[in-house]
This record gives sequence, structure tokens and C-alpha cells, in this order.
Amino acid sequence: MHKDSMLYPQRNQKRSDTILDGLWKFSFDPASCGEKEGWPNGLPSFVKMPVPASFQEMFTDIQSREYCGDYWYETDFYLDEKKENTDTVIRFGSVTHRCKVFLNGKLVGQHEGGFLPFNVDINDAAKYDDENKLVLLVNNELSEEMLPCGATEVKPDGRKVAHGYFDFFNYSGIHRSVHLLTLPAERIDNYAVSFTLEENRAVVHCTVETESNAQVVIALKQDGKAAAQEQGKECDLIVENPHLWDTKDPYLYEIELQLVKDNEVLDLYRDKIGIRTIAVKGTKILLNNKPVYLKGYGKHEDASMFGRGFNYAIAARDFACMKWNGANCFRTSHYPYDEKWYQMADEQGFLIIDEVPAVGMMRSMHNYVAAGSGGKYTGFFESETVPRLKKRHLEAVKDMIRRDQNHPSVIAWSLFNEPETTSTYAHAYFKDVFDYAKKIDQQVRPCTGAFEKNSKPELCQCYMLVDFMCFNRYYGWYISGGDLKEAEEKFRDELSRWRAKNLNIPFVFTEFGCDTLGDVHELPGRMWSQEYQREYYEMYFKVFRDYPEIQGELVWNFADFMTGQAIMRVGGNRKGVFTRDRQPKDAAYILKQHWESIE
Ligand code: GCB
Repeated sequence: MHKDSMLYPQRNQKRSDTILDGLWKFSFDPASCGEKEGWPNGLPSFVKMPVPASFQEMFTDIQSREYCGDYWYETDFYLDEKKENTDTVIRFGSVTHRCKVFLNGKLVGQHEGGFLPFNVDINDAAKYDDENKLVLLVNNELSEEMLPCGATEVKPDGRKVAHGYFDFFNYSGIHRSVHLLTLPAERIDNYAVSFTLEENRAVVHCTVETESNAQVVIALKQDGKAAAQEQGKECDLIVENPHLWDTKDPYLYEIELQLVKDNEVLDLYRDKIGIRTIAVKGTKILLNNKPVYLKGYGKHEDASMFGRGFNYAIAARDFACMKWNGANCFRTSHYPYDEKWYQMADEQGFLIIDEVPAVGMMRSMHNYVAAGSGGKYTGFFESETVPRLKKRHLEAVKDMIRRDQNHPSVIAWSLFNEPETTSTYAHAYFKDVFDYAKKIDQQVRPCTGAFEKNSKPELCQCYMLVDFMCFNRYYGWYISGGDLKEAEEKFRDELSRWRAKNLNIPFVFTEFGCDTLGDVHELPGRMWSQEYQREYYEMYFKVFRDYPEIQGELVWNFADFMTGQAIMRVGGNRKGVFTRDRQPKDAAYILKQHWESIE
């Protein structure tokens, strides 16, 4: 069984990779009758649906756009003749939120969790040198025992409605590419690298997971030339005068892993790695033992038309915009993104705080309001659903770390966003989550989580678990909105209370921002106007200067993004520094000036 492999697909001498993206067949199944009625053999009626994309963006009627429940996808593909000693696997980048996979009418796999990849072995169900029918039963209901958390209401007419305890639209569908893979039966399943920097050399500790007893051969190449080579599932490669990876010079080595038996190469996997260390020491975040200040954004995978479906042009534009205004970091709020974001960040020298989809762990339909203004204690971590939720949380942590652990861009794991942290139940829950992440990450990267306003210094039970604090704060928006003077006073007061705890760890602001309409100008600046957004950020930057323990500022949000319908959301969340079509609001220029002035 190789089902845990998180390696990104590739095509090489030993592995083949065919992408099955395109227009698939699609059908809703509100009565959940498809399985009984034989839909795994083919959908009786359908519309055509692009893959990858969120289905919601393709419909012009509100019932379809807001649909919650079961729905189906189908495609056909031709499979070559089977090669000896190979396995045939289908790899799904993400299917939101849960699915069953059928091949030629047979159930071949199932998966829960809409933001991480999974593999399905199709050896037994596949028809080789023939056409094959791939059918997926997907479901996008929300509950408190899954990530992200929410609830599903059944209306009197039987319609299901998803209520996320989070502030982004419950976009659903096949959001990332589907790969048809032929892999050697004896193969490499995963690998991990970590680094020790010594004078004029680096030690690359490499661990390879495989069920094969063939010899593992690992080679590092620098600019195409051999830099180091070793053998064994666990070994140290010594690189003399290493070319380190950092934000200004994101140098990548090539790593080549091989399985060799009797002089025959059974499997081969090539990747790019960056040699760098990341650590927290006192109030500093250290990249290669030098302090680094985080500048950038909380983001979403979100765009009109594609919804949450990955699109290269959007990702490329986002990187261009972030680079233009001097950013060096982003948080993958509130879930792990498509792997291509991390590959691009590795190449362009961006730092990533990688977030597990643990959002909405507070019973509130409008989490952002509770987060702003003294939300009530909801006893979230005392519920009987918590053990099931925790199991999924740990699974997501495991999959995220195994998937992303070798990206030099990934500098920290964010293990939650704004849970209800004020109870001992929350502490016990997250203690296990943090211990687990530390245990399985070979690099033992810093772990953190984003705290909302009710996680006050006097009440919070979880701040002692993190390596650096991440604060989401909305002084001047949800608190003292429209009165930046009062907002500043309250903000300084809270910061001073945190400072008084002498935590001696870095503070990073992972959210601060205000909704701003790209076409509204007002003098003097008032809420929702471009002028207000500029003044809002200027106030924050002034305060940050007085607290040297603050080592990062990630603005909320990079761009306007879609949310559920709500009285406080005008065509979605408008806190973007860029509009949803990625054009700068006025504040983008303030950020550019400010970030370019910080080394
Ligand atoms: C938050 C949440 C984020 C929301 C944001 C807002 O605290 O973490 O998901 O979008 O506030 O704009 O209200």
C-alpha cells in the first residue's frame, strides 16, 4: 500500500503523468439517490463543467450557486496497456469537501478534506488498452466535526444550506488538477530534508520513505553539476560552500532520488530544494541565522470565474503584485493552497506561513463580528463532536506537513485560525495538535496559530503553545470603526498588556485591515473609502514601530474575495489592498513605500 504518498506528480524515465483536466460531466443530486440509481456507471443527465474550478461560478441561478449536498462529476479516459511492475494511480489535488471515487462502476476510494491531495489505486478496476469511466460523488455539507467548521441547515422544503463559521464562500468542486499516474510498483513514497549550517558547509539530512528494500541513492546537483551523493534511506549529504536559499537570492538545488536494485533503476524522483534554516530566537525570526521581518498578506485562493480553482495566470499575477509592493511573505489563510503556489514561492523567494484548514472553531455564523466585539463563549471545545474533529485536524496536519515539508518557502505551520482559546478544553486540544506537528516535521519548523481579539492576554489558554504569536486585529474597523484615534489607544493598550507578559517571542500581525470600495473617495477619509484605508494602515505602521517585538505584518487581505451573503459583505469581503481583478487600491502605494523602506 502506497496510499500516503504526497509527492507532487512528475513525468520522468520511470513515472508517467497525464493530466485529466478539461470539461467533465456534472450533475446535482439533492435527493442523494445517485448511488442507488447506478450513477457510478455514468450520469443520466448532466451539464458540462470545467475542471479545475468551483462549480458555483458556472451557474446563473441562485439555487445552483448556493447548492449544498451531493453532486457528481464524470469523465472518460483511455489507458495504455499495462506495463510490468507498475501501479496505476489517480491523484486528486483537492476535491471539496468529501468524495467517493468510482472507476468503471466500482468504488475505488474515498476521501474527506477539501484542501489536500489524495491518491486512489486503480490497478484492479482499470481497463487497460481501453476506455475507462471515472465518476465522483462529492459532497459540500459543513459540520462541526470537519475542517473548516460550520453547520448545514435543512430548510422546510428539504433544501440544504451551508453555514460556514468562517468568512469565505463555501466554494466547492474539483479545485485542483487530476493526474493519472503510472508509477513503479517499487517506489519512493515520500522524502524529507532538513539542514544544519556549519562554517563553509551545509549538512543536508535526507530521509526517504519506501517499502522497497532496493538501494536508495540520493544526489544533489548545483547548476547541473554534482554537488553531493549518498546512499541509504537516511543519510547526510555534505555540501561545501553552499549557495543558501533566501528571499533575495532564492537559489534551488536539484535533488535526485533513485531506487536501485541489481544495477537497475526501479524508481526516480527529481525535485528542487533550497538549503536554508528557519528558527525563532527570543523575539526574532531567523532565516539562515539572520533576522527576517515578514511583510505581506493573508490571502485566499479566490477569483471570479475560477472560484477556488487553481489558475496559473492568477497566481502569477498575485506574485507580480506582491513583489511590486515589496512583500516577502504570505499566509495561506485559511487552508493549504495548490502546490504550485509553493513551487512559485520557492522560485521567487517568498516566505509562507502554511495554514491547516482549522478555521471556524467557534460557534458563530459571523465569526468576524464575534472576533471584533466581545463574542460570547460558545463552549466549542466541550462538544461531543470534538474527538472526531480532532482526528481530522491531526490528519490534515499530517497531510499538509508531508506535502509541503520540503519547500524552502514554508517557514512555519499555522495550526489554527481564531478558535475559541479561552478554555482549558482548547488548551488540551491544541497541545496535542502542536506536539504532533513538532513530532512529524523533520525540520521542526516554528508552529503558530492566529488569535482573534477575544484571546485576550488575561484569558487566552493557548498562547503558550506557539513559537511566535500571530494576531488578527481590527482596531479601527470592528472596534472603534471610523475613529482611528480611539482605535490607536485601544490597540496600544492591548499590545502593552501582551508585552507585560514577557513572552520573549516574536509577535506577527497576521490580519489587520478594513473594507474599502475601490471606487469610493472621501475627504476626510471615512469608513469604506480609499482615504480611510490609507490612514488605517498608517496608524498601524506607526504603532508597530514602537514595539520591536513585532516582527511581521501581514495585511488582511491581498485582494477582495467572495464570501457568503451577509449584511456586512458587499459582493464579498472588500478588505483587499487589490481589487478582485488584481488592480491596486490607493493603499497599495502606501504599503509599497512602507515595505520598501524596511530591510
Ligand atoms: C477574521 C478572519 C478572516 C475574516 C476577517 C474579516 O478575523 O480570520 O477570515 O475574513 O476577520 O475580514 O472579518
